[in-house]
Amino acid sequence: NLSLIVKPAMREEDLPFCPEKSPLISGPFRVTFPPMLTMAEVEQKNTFVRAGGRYKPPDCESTHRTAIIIPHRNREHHLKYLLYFLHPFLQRQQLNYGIYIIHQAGNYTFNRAKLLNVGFKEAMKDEDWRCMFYHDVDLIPEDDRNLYTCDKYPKHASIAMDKFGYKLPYKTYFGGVSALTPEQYMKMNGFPNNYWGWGGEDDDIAIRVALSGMLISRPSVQVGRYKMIKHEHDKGNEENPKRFNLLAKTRRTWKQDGMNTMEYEVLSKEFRPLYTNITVDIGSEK
Ligand code: BGN
Repeated sequence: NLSLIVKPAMREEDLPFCPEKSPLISGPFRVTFPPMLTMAEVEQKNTFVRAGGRYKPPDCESTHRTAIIIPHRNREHHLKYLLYFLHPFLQRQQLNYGIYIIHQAGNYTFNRAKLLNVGFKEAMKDEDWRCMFYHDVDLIPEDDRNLYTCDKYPKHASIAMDKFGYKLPYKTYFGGVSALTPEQYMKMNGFPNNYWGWGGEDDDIAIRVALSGMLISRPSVQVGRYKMIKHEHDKGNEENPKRFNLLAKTRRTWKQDGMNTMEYEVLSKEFRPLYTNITVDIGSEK
């Protein structure tokens, strides 16, 4: 009788919880970009990642469930490098995580904040995520003490970027990488849907945080460090001339525009080896 000699598989619920502080965290690491890297190589280095870019620590049960939401269009080159660093980084933090790429279909002007809204809604259909990281594709964290977990208040993580001399460009800057729990996100009615093109949407989000009665949480400048992958200005993401007017009226509009009003159509959802790819038609400016 085989069942007598075959050891029963370790069940997930038998795993101990991961320690409060991961023993795998080591602090700052050097970020350089291997010139010939291919996505296939990044996949080969990450065989522990499950389809759709999902991961759980093998030997303990994580106390954190974090989804990474990355707005995207025509930046495959950056995506490859981000995944190359981000998967090992998140694994060293012993997180239960998933990576979502929200790909804007078509050639109409890019809309980062609306793509983030779509990412929130679609990711929550998969799993009861406790924290969402809203992440630009060209920013690589440089210190794994920068925990991809949520705080009491919405968190701005990318406070020390190389392109701004490793300090905040201005006090209320909220761009690059930020993190909110679903409750914090709902409280501020998500993000604006009407910022087409570059600029201002992150400032609008910061205003929403304040208007909904919350503060901004930040890591220390030693830890919140990021390297930006250099790139030319994107076609289809020209500076948004309306951003000043939009920002002037956020106080009057935030409850009427946001997660309660977004309209979009998912064209495809693919479970790629290192990420879930959601291609979405978000329409165009009305
Ligand atoms: C700001 C942009 C941000 C951008 C940062 C850093 C605006 C609104 C002007 C009132 N804000 O100036 O969107 O993230 O620069 O580049 O343009």
